[in-house]
Amino acid sequence: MSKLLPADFAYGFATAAYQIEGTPAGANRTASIWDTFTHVKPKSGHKRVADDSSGDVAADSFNRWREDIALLKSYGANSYRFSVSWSRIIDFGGSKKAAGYKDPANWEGIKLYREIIEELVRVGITPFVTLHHFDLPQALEDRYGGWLNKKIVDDFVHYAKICFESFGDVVKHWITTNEPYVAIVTGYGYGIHAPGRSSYREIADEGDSSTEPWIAGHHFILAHAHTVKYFREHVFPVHGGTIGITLDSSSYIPYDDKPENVEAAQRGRDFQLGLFADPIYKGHYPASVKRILGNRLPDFTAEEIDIIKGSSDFFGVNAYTSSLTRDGGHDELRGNIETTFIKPDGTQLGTQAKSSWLQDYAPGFRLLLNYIWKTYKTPIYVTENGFSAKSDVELSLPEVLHDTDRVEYFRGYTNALLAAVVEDGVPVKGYFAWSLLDNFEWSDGYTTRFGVTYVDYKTQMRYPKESSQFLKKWFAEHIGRE
Ligand code: GCO
Repeated sequence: MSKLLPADFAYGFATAAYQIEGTPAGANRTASIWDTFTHVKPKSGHKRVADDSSGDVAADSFNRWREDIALLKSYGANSYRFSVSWSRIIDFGGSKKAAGYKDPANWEGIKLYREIIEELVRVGITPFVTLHHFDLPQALEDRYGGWLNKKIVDDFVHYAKICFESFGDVVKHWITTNEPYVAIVTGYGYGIHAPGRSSYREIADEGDSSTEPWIAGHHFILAHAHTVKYFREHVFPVHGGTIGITLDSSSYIPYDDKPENVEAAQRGRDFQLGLFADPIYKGHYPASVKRILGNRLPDFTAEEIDIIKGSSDFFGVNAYTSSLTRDGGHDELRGNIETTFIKPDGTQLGTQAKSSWLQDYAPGFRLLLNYIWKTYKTPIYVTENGFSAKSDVELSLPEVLHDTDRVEYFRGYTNALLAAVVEDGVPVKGYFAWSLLDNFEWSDGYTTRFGVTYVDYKTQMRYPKESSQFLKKWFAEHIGRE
């Protein structure tokens, strides 16, 4: 076996619309739940975003996308994963909705993405388009409760159809939705992401954390599966292409070899990954999830299972961190497990990122890739992998560009990726670093940076960090040639 990644390996960077585009709701798109979440405070006065910011301006990619594509090119990327904004592509401005009426397309929004996609193709970068990355249109939240209502399935397919019609001739790689686990657990469980529903009253005014995440998750799966069905029946025969989903998981490693902790690590995987991956790749929910949630986990009909099972051409995974896992605790949202970064000998697992949930532990990444391949037997794209360095916020220009911790992170993770592919035989087809640019990091606002490019938010000037050059060189050396 060659010691290199395959010649057609996709290497690039990932971003998401709300995190980079800027432009407030109302300007040229309607509102998403993230506009509402960042601008409306709950009655408790709870601060929802660390620096009270929003994505109104973000990295101004709405205006600077040509510059951003030039950056991609300068980093040697052959692929780019980005999301399109549902509330930019569909016009939710119509106030009255007659029965059967579908919200119309917004041609301005479509034109923008069409230009971006054509420019990418022109410079030789393959677009990977995510249809939904957390920014559900507020209109659908207002009309019927968004993801809590099965009506979302039809609206999602309607939106996807418009995207396929508008871009299907040029876009050959589609991702229906991004990280549904994060969306449901943070959005309806802890209430720390939009729509901010939760049973914790100090955080949210409404919500039921014991039922809503699982109902929302159920509808995410159905929306995904019906979209894929439509794609396979109507789009693929004309334009070809592949379609799948992006899930996320920590690499759950048993704290020690006690059987209950080995089992707890599996439960962690079952909740974060299996909740979506098992229905999609195997046709049923994981047994441990069913056991813990009981009848709060909605059932699929036999007909639905037919549509869901096998509804992803690839396995998209966002992988950042590892978790030493023990049995215990009552956090049902994570499957009643406890996680730590402190090893039994008292030392840290790896270098701590600025994000509290993230430590650099590359062996965990290799384990996770192996687990996914062994369990789901589907080729993998690493759709996100990255690190928020403390130096990003502790230093300023020009020192901030020496992002040593991020370079070390990528060094470890790219080598783990290579080992998984060439030594373990895991078919990984692509890798996207998160992220091309510093951007709006959800409830952390701008206090945490993940970019390989530093964004000076006062001027919106972009400055490549050392990590961008590390990745450029590494992939130039490790992707094989025909
Ligand atoms: C996602 C992620 C990204 C984050 C990144 C760093 O949903 O794909 O949440 O949007 O910015 O994972 O936390």
